Amino acid sequence: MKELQLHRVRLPLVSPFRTAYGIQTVKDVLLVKAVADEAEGWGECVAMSFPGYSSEYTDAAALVIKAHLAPLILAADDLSGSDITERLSSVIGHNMAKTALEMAVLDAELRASGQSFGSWIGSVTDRVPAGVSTGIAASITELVQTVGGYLDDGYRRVKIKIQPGWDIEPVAVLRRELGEDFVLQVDGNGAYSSGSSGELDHLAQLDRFALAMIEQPFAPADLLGHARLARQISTPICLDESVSSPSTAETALALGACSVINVKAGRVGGYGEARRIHDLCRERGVAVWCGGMLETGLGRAANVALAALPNFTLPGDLSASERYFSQDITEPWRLVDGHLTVPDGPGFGVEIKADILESLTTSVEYLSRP
Ligand code: NPQ
Ligand code: MG
Repeated sequence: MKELQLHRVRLPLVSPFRTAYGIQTVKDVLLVKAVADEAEGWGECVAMSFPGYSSEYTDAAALVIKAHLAPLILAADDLSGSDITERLSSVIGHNMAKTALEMAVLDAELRASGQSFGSWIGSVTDRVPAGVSTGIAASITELVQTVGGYLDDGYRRVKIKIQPGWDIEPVAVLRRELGEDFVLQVDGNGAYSSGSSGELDHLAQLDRFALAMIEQPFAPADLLGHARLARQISTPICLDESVSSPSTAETALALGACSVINVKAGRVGGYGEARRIHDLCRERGVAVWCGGMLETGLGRAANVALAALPNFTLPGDLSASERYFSQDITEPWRLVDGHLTVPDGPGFGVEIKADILESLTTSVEYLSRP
């Protein structure tokens, strides 16, 4: 690879996104551009600016790429996106940083050969159902209004963030006001403690509301806590933060810690790794869905193609651009009959709009072969 560029981009959110990790008002994105002789490609790092979701954060991702990951890629002549995971394996962790590099190298490679990312990863459908994730609201009235609006927009599934003090009541009111006819699930982002039987009993009250699943109520390492809850309730447990690799996915399933997995490429170190988790879940009859990290139109394009693999049988956190941004760096993603269309152009199949990118960019760094 001739050159790698690190672009820092600041996208204001249309409304603050509140989770157990705090309130987000802007998405601070690190984009990687790979420049090869034949083509250029783009990748997106999904880290947040604060290490709350996982230990990664945007500034650290830029540092680890500059100091440790980029040199491994710039040194290589015979580089394929398919072996980036292997090439970067001497560096432990930093999965979101690695994924951004895998994306950039793959996009350049696929553009050079004219192949779409969907055909590379194995997409089998041309559209995927859109789901939406709602932050913790200022009031239950506001939540009902927001969720009602999403259902009117055509979203096929709604997820609400929960935390102690904001769980049973908002779910009960949503079901009472908006009915049982829509797919609803909740995400705890690790805000609960499995050590207290009180909290297990409390979460068990969610069984009354026909939820599609409860996502990640406990801390990432607490697989046994999730397994204990799974034995106590009938609502399926889904893991997000806990699953950092194909082998943690296998461990979680073997322990009975979950019956559904949220797959996010950034969390597991790449789209190749995400596909491996998809494959092993498929063999075991375990459904997966595609998670979201407030991606720009670029990361969204990759996720939509990933979600078109055959075992992504549940709607993902795949929303229209306008759910998060008034201005996206690609052509905005829009819902068509509650779905998003799998791109079929070369690479990720979306073009970065140079003028918009430039107006939102805060810095660019150029890394080349020493
Ligand atoms: C989840 N995402 O499933 C995450 C968590 C999350 C769409 O619910 C900035 C960047 C803020 C990434 C807040 C969704 C974020 C973020 C929450 C990811 O758990
Ligand atoms: Mg989650």
